[in-house]
Amino acid sequence: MIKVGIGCFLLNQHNQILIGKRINSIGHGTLALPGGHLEYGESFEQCAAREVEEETSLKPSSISHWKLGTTVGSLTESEHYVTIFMIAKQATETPLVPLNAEPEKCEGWSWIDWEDLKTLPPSRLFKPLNVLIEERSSFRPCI
Ligand code: 8DG
Ligand code: MG
Ligand code: MG
Repeated sequence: MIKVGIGCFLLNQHNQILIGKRINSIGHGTLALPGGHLEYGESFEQCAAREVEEETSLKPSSISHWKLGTTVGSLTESEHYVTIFMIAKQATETPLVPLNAEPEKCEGWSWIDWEDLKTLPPSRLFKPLNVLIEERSSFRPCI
């Protein structure tokens, strides 16, 4: 069965993106965006806001409206995912402080420049991000 995943590009005031090291699941040890499965009846925007709040405790009110970025298809170990990448930015001047709200799933969050992330070896990145970098070389997460 093909599954739908949402990957969330959350930008801070320096246009850096939020990234975390995955633990205890598919893609263990790789860097991934906050995100998760699209749930039945949910819009892409609702899913992005929900996943970011669940994983970082950041409230939707501190983040701009989510916008559609791009999509990729990827084979992740034994799974075929269609990933919808969504983009949003911090809504105010106040710096966002993400919490590691699911420490059993993520080692911790940090901010990174997209250009720096793109130079990391593919083995360090979660598969949908690799596919994005390889197949959509002109893509840049920006609002
Ligand atoms: P859920 O199963 O509760 O919905 O989500 P989760 O607990 O947050 O799990 P997850 O592994 O973070 O996300 C579920 C799947 O979503 C993941 O195995 C593959 C898919 N997915 C993508 N792209 C991305 C992405 O950029 N980031 C994350 N975290 N997951 C993604 O297809
Ligand atoms: Mg997740
Ligand atoms: Mg989640």
